[in-house]
Amino acid sequence: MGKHLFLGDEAVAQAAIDAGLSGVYAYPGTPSTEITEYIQTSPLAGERGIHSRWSTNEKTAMEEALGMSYAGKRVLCCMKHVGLNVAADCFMNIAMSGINGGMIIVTADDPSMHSSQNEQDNRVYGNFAMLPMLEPSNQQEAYDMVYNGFELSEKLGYPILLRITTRMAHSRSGVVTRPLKAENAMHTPEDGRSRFILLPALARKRFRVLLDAQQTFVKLSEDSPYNTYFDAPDKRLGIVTAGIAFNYLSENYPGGFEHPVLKITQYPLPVRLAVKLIGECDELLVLEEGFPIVEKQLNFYGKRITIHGRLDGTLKRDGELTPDEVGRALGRQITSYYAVPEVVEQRPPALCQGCGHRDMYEALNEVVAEYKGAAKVFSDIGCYTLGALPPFRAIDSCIDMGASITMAKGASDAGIFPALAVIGDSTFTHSGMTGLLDCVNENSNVTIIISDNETTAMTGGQDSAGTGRLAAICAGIGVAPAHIRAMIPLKKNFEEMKTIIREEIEYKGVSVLIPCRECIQTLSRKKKESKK
Ligand SMILES: Cc1ncc(C[n+]2csc(CCOP(=O)(O)OP(=O)(O)O)c2C)c(N)n1
Repeated sequence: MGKHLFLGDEAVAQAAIDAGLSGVYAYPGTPSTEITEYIQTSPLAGERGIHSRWSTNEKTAMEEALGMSYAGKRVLCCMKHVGLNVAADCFMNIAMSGINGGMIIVTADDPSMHSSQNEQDNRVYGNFAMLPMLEPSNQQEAYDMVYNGFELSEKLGYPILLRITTRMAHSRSGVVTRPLKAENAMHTPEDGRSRFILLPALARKRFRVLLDAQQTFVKLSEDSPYNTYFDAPDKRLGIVTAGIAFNYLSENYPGGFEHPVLKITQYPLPVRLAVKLIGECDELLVLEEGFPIVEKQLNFYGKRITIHGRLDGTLKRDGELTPDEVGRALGRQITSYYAVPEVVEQRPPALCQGCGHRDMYEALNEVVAEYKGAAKVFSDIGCYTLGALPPFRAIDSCIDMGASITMAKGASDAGIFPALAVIGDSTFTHSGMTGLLDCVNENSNVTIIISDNETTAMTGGQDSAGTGRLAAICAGIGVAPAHIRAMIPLKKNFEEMKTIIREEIEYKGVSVLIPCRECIQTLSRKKKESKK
C-alpha cells in the first residue's frame, strides 16, 4: 500500500498485481504496451511468478488468458484497439462461455491515431458482445476498477472490458494502492463442459443466459459507485460525460458544476440515471472520447429534448477530446495553450540512421526500378512502413498486420508481376505465417521480404516471437529451402543483395528473402546495459 505517481497503464498493472493476478497475456501496441512491461519488470510479479511473456498476437493472448481463467486464476489480457479486431473471434465467444477466474480485457484506444492505422472506439465491441465495461476517468479510478474488477468478473461469470484511451494510458497522476491479495487457488469450472463447448445446442442456451444477464448488468451500472449524478441549479443544460471526459469537464469548472452532470464510467448505460437527467433538463450535452455511442443511446431515451455532441457538430466527429474542446462546446472563449511554437520545425518520422530496413529498401528500390513501374510492393505495419516516405517511397500499401503477404498473393493471382511483400519479423509471426501457407498451397508467384531486426522495434523493442527461427518456420510452412535466402543488409553487401532480389523475383513461385541485422536501438541499449 502507498501513494504513487502512476501512468494510467502502470495503475492498471499495479492494481492487477495487487488484486492477486496470476498472468498477463498481451501483444505490444501503443498505448497499451507499458501495462505488460510494468508487470515484466515488477519485482513483486517476479517473486510471485506471474506469467508475463509476450504472446504472438492478440488472439493467441486472449485464448491463453481464457485458459488461465479456466484454471480458476485471475488474468489480464491487454492490447491496443486494433488488437481487439484480431482477437474478436475469441472475444465474442467468451461472451457465450463466460469465464472462471476473474478476467479483465484491456483495450487501449488511440483516438487521433497518434500511433495507429485507424480510429475505432472499442466500446462498440463491448456493446456488440453485450459485456460489462469500465472506462476510468482518472488513474485512481483505473487502479480501483482493476483492483475490484476481478471480483466483479468472478461474481458475474463474465470478462470485464476495460477501455482506456491514449491520454489516460500515458499521463501520470497520484494513485493510492491497496493491500496485496493472494492469488486464486487452481479450480476448474464444475459446469465447464456446458459452458466451454460451444456446440450449437449448448451455445443457444448460453446466448439466452447472456441475454438474461443484461438486466443485471444494467442494474449494476445504475448502482455503481463509478456512475455518479451531480446535481446543480441551472437545469437549462444537463451534461453527460463518459470516461476521461469527466476530467476535462472538471478542468472547465474548477469551482464546481453549474449544470447537473451524469458521469458514466461503467456500462451498459445506467438507464435510470440517464432518464432522470433527461427528465430534469431542457437540453443535453454529451462528452465522450471516441464515437457518439452514449449520445446515440440517449437519443433513444431522450427523444423529446435536444441533445448536443458529436452528432450535431457541437464537437468534432473525429479525433481526441480535449479540455479546450469541452470548453468550446460549453461556449467558452478558448485560446489554445497547446499551440506548437513557430521555432519548432515539423519533421516527418524517419527510419533511424544505420537501420537495416534502410539498406534493404535501397537495394530493393534499385531492382524494382528495373521493372519500370510494373512492380508493386505490398508492405505491412512496423518501422519499415516508413519506407513509404522520402527518400525511399518504396511501398504501395500498408493496411493491417499481415496484409502484405496476402495482398501480394491476391495481386499476383490477378496478374501483377513482380508482386512483392515487405513484412517485419514480429508482424510475420503475428499474422503473416498463415498467408504464407496460402502462397505455398498455390505456389503463388510472390517474393516476400521478411525484414528481420530481431525485435518488435516499432513499439519499443519487445521480444519477437520468431527470432532465430524465421527460415525454419518458412521451410516448415513449405517454402522450398533453395528459395529461402538469407542476407545481411549492409552497404558492402549491396550488389549481392540486388542479385538475390532479382533472382528470386524471376523465380516463378514463392520466395522468401530474410535480410537480418539487429535493430540499432536495441543494440545500443544492450551495449549501454553491458557497461553498467
Ligand atoms: C493488430 C495490431 N497489433 C499491434 C499493433 C502495434 N504494432 C505496430 S507494428 C508492430 C510490430 C512491429 O514489429 P516488426 O514487424 O518486427 O517490425 P519493426 O517495427 O521491428 O521494424 C506492432 C506490435 C498494430 N498496429 N496492430
